Amino acid sequence: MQIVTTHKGTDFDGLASLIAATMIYPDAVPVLPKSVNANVRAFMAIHKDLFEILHPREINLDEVTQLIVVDTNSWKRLDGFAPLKDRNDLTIHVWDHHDGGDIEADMVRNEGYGSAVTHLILELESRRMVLTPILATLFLIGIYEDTGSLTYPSTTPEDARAVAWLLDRKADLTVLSGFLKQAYGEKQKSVLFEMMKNPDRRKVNGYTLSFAAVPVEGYVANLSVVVNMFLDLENSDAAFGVFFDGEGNKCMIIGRSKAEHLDMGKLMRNLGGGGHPGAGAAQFKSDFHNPDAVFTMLSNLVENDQVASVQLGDIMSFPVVSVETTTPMEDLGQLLRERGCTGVPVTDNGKVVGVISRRDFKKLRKDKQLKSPVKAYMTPSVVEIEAEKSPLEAARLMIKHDIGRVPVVENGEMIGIVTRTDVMRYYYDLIPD
Ligand SMILES: [Mn+2]
Repeated sequence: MQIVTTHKGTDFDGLASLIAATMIYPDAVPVLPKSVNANVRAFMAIHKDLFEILHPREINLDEVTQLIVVDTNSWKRLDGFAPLKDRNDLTIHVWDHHDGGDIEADMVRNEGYGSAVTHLILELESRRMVLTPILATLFLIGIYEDTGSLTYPSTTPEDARAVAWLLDRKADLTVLSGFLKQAYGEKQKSVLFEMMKNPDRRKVNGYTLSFAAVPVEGYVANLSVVVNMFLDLENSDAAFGVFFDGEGNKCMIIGRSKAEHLDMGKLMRNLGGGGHPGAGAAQFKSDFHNPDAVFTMLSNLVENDQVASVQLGDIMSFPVVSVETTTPMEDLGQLLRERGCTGVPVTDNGKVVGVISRRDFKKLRKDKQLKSPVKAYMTPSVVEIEAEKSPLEAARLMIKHDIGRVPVVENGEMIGIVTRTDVMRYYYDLIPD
């Protein structure tokens, strides 16, 4: 007898993987743990008849010859199969996306995609399997739930590819949104309540940081939403939620930051995680006994300026090509062509007094005006920015004044120029691999 099963407190990724596995192993009987999460229960209430799913106590363990485990790789997370652990005549296959685990399998498929079901979907695709829209919908819910609809840093290109394949097979997004419940439900509420019981507040490097450590059972979706609410309630500059599982072998840190110079994604990359300036996460595979040590480690990262803010001085272009107010337009034209730039600042005795760009040539009516100084056609500008300001502030200026380049000054003197390209490059480099 072949059995497919998944973890207790089954989520959509677990259920979707379970069903997808029965397509890859047509003789396997799907066994759903007794405890499933509320969203899955709601889905099953309607779709139960579609699947012939058994419960653990309906299985005679002695008859099991092959066990296929999906969306977990840990014996403890299975329901009712622990006695099989010591059977050495059993063939075990694991399809999962978690690290660690203690199931010694004969075959493991784990590429670390954002969801376990992604692995199974790509297999179905390579076998050119036919899929009904209902199954496509279930599988899509599985991916969306585990990747936050492809927004979590754990998302991989393969997850998106699997999504595309499922949409092609008419996965129903309306049905999907009905079952993918709101980000903030009962489970999230109880985690937030735990976080608010005893938050640890610290003043570090001028920032107010809030910390809370909470044990979570199984997978809780949208913890970053919870941490964000924690941050709002605490009214601090940044907040960290440290979530550890009851077995103490995994620990997830989620951080949110409101402070411009406190880049959460950068901080989390120091810990092997990722994110963006406002939100980041990192996961640890370690014994978790002392929340205080984790809080201190995070405080040290902030303290040691591991998140040193990037200043415009670091990303600006220099030396700056500029022209004097007296430079003739034709010389400017040649300079722009040579340098391949669209515009330059205009200086008067080293002070920026305006900007002139290719577009300003339209103001010229006659050829002889090419001899006129740029001063006559430039846009007088007082927009400039200090070198110690952040790329975000430069971006704000660009948006406010609708300009593509801002002179960077130090002690009133122009030392560089920051362009849209510089700012974009900076932001996109922050996106983790
Ligand atoms: Mn999963």
